[in-house]
Amino acid sequence: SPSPSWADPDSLRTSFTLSMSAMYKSEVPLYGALLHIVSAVSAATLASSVDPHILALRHGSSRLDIERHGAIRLSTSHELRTIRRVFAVIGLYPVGYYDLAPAGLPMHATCFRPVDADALARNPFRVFTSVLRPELVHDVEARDLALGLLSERSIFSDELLHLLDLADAQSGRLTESQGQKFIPAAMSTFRWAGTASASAADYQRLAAAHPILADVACFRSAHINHLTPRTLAIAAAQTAMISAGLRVKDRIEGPPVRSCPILLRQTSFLAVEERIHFPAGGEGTHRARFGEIEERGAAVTREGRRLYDELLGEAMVATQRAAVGAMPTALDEQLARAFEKYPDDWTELRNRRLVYFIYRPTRNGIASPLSKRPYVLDELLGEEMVEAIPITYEDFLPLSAAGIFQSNLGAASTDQGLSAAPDVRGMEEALGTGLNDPDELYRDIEKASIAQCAETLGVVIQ
Ligand code: OOG
Ligand code: NI
Repeated sequence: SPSPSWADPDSLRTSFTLSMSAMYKSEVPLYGALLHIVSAVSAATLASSVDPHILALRHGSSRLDIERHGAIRLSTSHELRTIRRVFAVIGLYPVGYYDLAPAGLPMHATCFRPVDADALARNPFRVFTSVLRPELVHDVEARDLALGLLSERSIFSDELLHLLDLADAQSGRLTESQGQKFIPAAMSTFRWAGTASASAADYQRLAAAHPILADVACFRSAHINHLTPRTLAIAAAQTAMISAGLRVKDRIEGPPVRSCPILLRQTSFLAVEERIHFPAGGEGTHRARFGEIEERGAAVTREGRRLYDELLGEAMVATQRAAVGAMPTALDEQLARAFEKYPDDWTELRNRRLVYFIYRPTRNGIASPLSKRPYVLDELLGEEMVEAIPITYEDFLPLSAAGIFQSNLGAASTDQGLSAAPDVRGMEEALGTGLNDPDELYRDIEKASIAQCAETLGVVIQ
């Protein structure tokens, strides 16, 4: 028989993203409203901007229209390992480790995302995936109750498990026709189930111990809890959200406003209080799902991240010292002050190696005959033979994630951090694979772009 045609993981990922977006729109209508706001603001920003980095997005960036991240919260190692197999089919791999214990959550997380430059350019869909660490739940009775409920839960349909086995037997690939079945089969794992799988009494017991326990142990699916479009102008989008009557979180998380955006700025509207049904009858409400937008800036180097963390820490201490920590604007003022020490000029950011860049030969470079001697990169940049473009940050920020988590749970039980060491090994054992290091990925992309310049220009770059 003729050899089957394999489904392309990048195309599967795009079908998956579109399917999930349609599903979430029907589940949380405010998400549809949010998409309208974001695309209107992006269009206005692109039309009026003179910033070359913003304008560059107008061309060749079909990824902006589709760019989303989602978040799910899992319960067990088995769920995490199976999710790893699901995401591998659509070209997503675990990158980075996020410790959520300091934020009072008995959870840790990773980001599933594409890892190579081409796949990222096609569709950078990513999923913040957290998983319960039962050993951090100190209420033993609640922990046992949750684990008991979880021992009976299966969030993957038989059809999905069957397709995963086929993928394993076919070197991780699916045929076109298997791929078409895979998308709807996978959606069932992430769909909202309005009927709890626990009794009202068990639900209330877990919610009282920690709201996150009720969310991860009382439902039959790992409902997607938000789907975040990327905006080019978060302040304008936030204003538009407020005008549209959305209950927006009190401040934008992440670095302050800058001419050279770095990392990630995010804000969300508060979780909707949803009606749920219990199996033996009776109703309650549950808060899990919300809407969020984000503005992505440049990926920073280890040194750039160290400076970011240091200045963020400085601003937080100063805010507490001023004893006005309750005022969201106080932190913003301190952040703006602290970040005066963070260079805000692309050339300086590059010279001080704070940001990762990709390098491209310019038209001038391609047209100019260059001598065969070795060049240093700075020389080629100075002569405008190559140009440097900041690499987009593709990951998350643990502190922002914690802030977003907290604003969407009942706050009371999350005020205090849990004192527990991070457990990277435990996460890797559960996954059944190692975590990718985000720094190495950015560095590899930077290096490959330099090698490509050398090849295109026919020179040696030292
Ligand atoms: C995840 C929150 C983290 C982000 O954008 O930082 C996140 C959650 O609430 O499950 O999505
Ligand atoms: Ni998010």
